[in-house]
Formats: sequence, C-alpha cells, structure tokens
Amino acid sequence: TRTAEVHQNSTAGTLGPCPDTPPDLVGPLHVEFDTKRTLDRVREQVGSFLQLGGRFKPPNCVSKQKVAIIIPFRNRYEHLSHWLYYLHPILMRQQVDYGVYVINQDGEGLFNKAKLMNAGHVEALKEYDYDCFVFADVDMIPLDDQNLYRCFDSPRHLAVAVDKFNFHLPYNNLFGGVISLSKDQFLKVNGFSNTFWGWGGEDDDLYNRVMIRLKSISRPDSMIGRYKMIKHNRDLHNEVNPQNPYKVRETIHTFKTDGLNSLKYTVKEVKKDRLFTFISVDVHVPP
Ligand code: UD2
Ligand code: MN
Repeated sequence: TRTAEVHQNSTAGTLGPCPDTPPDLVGPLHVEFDTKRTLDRVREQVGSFLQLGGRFKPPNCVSKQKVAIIIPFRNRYEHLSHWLYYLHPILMRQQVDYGVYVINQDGEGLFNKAKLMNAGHVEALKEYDYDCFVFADVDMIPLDDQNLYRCFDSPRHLAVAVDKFNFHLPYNNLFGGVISLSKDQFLKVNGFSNTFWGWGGEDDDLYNRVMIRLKSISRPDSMIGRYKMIKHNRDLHNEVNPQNPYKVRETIHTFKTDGLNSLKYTVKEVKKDRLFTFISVDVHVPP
C-alpha cells in the first residue's frame, strides 16, 4: 500500500490540462424566469462546489485560462439570482477557472456601466492573476452551454442572437450584452471609456477601440450564441444620454486618454458571498 499511496499522491499533484472542448456540455438549455429565485435558495442549489467569492477551479484538470466574470450592477437582485442559478452550472461544465465579480454602483447617481467594468477589471486583478475578462450584463442568460465563457485570439462578442432582437444582430457592429477580452487585448484598447454616463453607446465605443487597435472581433455561430434577456423596463438613473451617440464618433481622438489610464473610483465595500464577490464602487458622478 505504501508505494500505491506514494503513486497516488504524485499523480494527484500533476493534473493534466483541460481539453479544448469540455466533455460534459449539453448544448441547448431550457431557461425560464417565471420561477421565483432568491440568493439563499440558489446558494443551496448551486453553491456546494464553489469557494467563497464565487470562485471555482475544475477538480480534475488545469484550465488554460483564469477568467474573471465582471457584472455591472445596481438594484437588479432578481436578475442576479437568475444569472447565478443558470451560469454557475454552465461555467463548471465548461471547466472554467473563474471568479464572479458583481460591481455595484454606490449611490443613486447617473449609471456608468463601462466605468464599473473598468473598476471590476482592476479589482479582480488584485485578487488573482486573471488573464481573461468576461463582461456580462446581469440579465443575459445563454441558451447553449457550448458558448464558451473564455477568451479568444480576437475580442469575443458572445451575445450574438438575443431573443429581444429576434435572435439576430440588430446591427453588424453590435458588441454589447456579453463580451470577453484577454488581459492583453483589454490593455491594448485602454479598457472602456469612463465618460459614458447614462444609457447607450459605451459598447459601440469599445467596438471602435477594438477595430482601431486589434482590427477584428470573433463570434460564436448564431445558434450557439443564443441568449434570453430577462425582460425589464429602463432603470431609474440610467436615462438615455443624447451626448453618447456623438461621443461614439470620437473614439479615435479619445480612447488613448479616456480609459484604464485615467480611471478614478473609490471602493466603498467588498463582500464575499459563496456565489459571488460583491464590490461597491463610488464612480464619482459629475455634479
Ligand atoms: C443594451 C446592451 C447592454 C448595454 C445597454 C446600453 C445588449 C444585449 N445589451 O442593453 O450591453 O450596452 O444596451 O448601456 O446589447 N444595470 C444595472 N442596474 C441599472 C442599470 C444597468 O445593474 O440600474 C446593468 C445590468 O447588468 C444591465 C446592464 O447594466 O444588464 C445594461 O443595462 P440595461 O440592461 O438596462 O441595457 P439594455 O438591456 O438596453
Ligand atoms: Mn438589459
């Protein structure tokens, strides 16, 4: 038994790399939002394999990428419960080495989704050497687990076929909903702009940055890239900003100085839940 034990320990220490295609994917998923979901119930249902802070590592192989999933957030707890209920089992089946970061905007000021995501990138990197970042709307649930939450040779637009848009792209340059950029790709484009206050345009601006600096994006096919968006009205304090469409035309002049290299925010609170890491951030809303 001694030699067997020694043998066991040595193999346990040297896990092989995870396969490029995870073996346990199921393809199309049934997703519905009528069931009332609460964080407590979801914690019981999907929390047992998670480490505190919404962290998971595949137990029997080593992931090629470390993925931080960044969710911009304010006052969407019902959506968050659905998101956690559906995504954690998918991410585990995809054998991702990941952490879930819910980046909350402190206060009731005009919402700034992109600045929250920049802050989420910086705060996640303080915890673990993530090399891939998925920026995910809290209300977007994938309908096929073959849509891999990881990074690719080009920035990835995962949400290509959303039910709200009749499962096809409303316009070809759409780069919203759920995207992923490697650490290097994100640095090369200087992250998101910090100056898109209110609804609209921040994703178009990032698309411009990507095309200027990295020249291409990648997408899954329109079946694997199907999503359901949880139905919702426009949130308070996230009104459409009429300036934003004009700002989208200025990316070439602004992206070098407006982004990660000019990012200023204050962390007000960090809470570690089993299902996610909650970071509340003051984004210094202009008066
Ligand atoms: C579209 C885009 C979204 C974003 C938005 C314009 C798709 C599928 N979605 O979504 O990526 O570009 O237009 O900004 O193309 N949020 C909160 N609390 C709030 C407001 C927003 O948590 O009070 C977060 C939440 O993660 C939400 C996301 O910001 O999913 C985008 O806001 P939205 O869902 O209101 O935007 P929507 O559905 O028009
Ligand atoms: Mn939405």
